[in-house]
Amino acid sequence: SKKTLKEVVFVLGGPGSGKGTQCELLIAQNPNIRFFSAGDLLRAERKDPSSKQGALINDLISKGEFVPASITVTLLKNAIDSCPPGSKFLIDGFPRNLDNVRVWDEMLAGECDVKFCLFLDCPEAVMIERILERGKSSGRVDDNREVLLKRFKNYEKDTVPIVKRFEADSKLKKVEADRPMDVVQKEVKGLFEGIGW
Ligand code: UP5
Ligand code: MG
Repeated sequence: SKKTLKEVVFVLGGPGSGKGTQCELLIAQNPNIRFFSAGDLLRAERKDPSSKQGALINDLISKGEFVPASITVTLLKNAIDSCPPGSKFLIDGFPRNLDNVRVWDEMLAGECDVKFCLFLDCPEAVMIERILERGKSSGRVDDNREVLLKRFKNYEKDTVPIVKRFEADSKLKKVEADRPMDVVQKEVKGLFEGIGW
């Protein structure tokens, strides 16, 4: 029998490109969208004393390295499965590498229809400035110059190829993110209206 697929939009962009900011602005206007940030799910899991993988997650995040795909995709699957059928899912900061794509395909592709990947395109100098500024108060273990360099390196090496895959599949929607937040949001909002969200 033909089951109703869950609609998914991924959001990618370098560290500090504004993924979290744009997602928050969008869901504030659209309560029907379920929002999950892969990074936030991992940071929450890391703090959960009952989690067996907290130490590993913490170690990798604090080095600017990616967490094994099975961990991230299991967290996403639990979050997605907890929502009613027909829900629309906005997923920030995933998939980061080819392994993420492979495990997503194994565990979730059958129940999800990926509408597109929103790509926030931002010059590296702007992203660095934003993150170092945020680092003064964010409390994030990875918001310092040393780890940030690692995050950018891994973004270029592993995530940019994933962005290119979405583009090759005609599933990429690119927005220039080096503009005021409200200007970026206006364009982002239009893309979601375009799929009826
Ligand atoms: N800001 C935002 N937009 C602005 C604008 N238009 N003009 C001026 N300022 C703007 O924004 C960053 C800062 O810039 C904020 O101060 C904001 O006010 C300002 P934000 O919206 O937070 O940017 P975002 O792209 O979300 O940056 P973030 O640092 O969260 O990006 P990352 O991709 O590095 O972080 P994430 O949480 O996704 O991942 C962290 C780590 O988790 C990874 O390094 C990895 O170790 C792990 N991870 C995985 O292993 N797997 C995953 O699938 C996901 C994460
Ligand atoms: Mg973020």
